[in-house]
Amino acid sequence: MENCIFCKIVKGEIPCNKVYEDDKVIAFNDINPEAPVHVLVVPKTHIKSIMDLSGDEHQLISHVFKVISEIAKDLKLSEKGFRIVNNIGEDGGQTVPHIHFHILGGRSMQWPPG
Ligand code: IU
Repeated sequence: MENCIFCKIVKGEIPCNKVYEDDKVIAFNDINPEAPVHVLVVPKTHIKSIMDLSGDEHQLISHVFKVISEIAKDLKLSEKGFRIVNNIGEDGGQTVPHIHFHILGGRSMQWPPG
């Protein structure tokens, strides 16, 4: 998608602080971190949200979760725990309409969220 900021990051047109990349996903540090660790895991294909997945793309989400667990291990988050967030649409707080998963860690999380 031409004007999608995450598509531009995927294509290398906008720089990011990358922590992981393979042929299906890229992960980078959030520019506005809400926790000591705040990584975004972004599928390279432009899909707006999980509500827009079709066919094989469900396997992509399984891959995303595998990548998340590997990043969490690398960043030593798995011992104390961490949070995965996927915001969907306006009420869900989604501001970038390209599917992405937040990895938040390095501090204790509150529940329920606001
Ligand atoms: P959200 O779930 O759509 O609200 O999350 C979007 C996130 O993308 C948010 O945490 C932003 O700080 C982050 N972000 C970024 O890391 N780099 C950018 O260029 C832009 C947003 I725009």
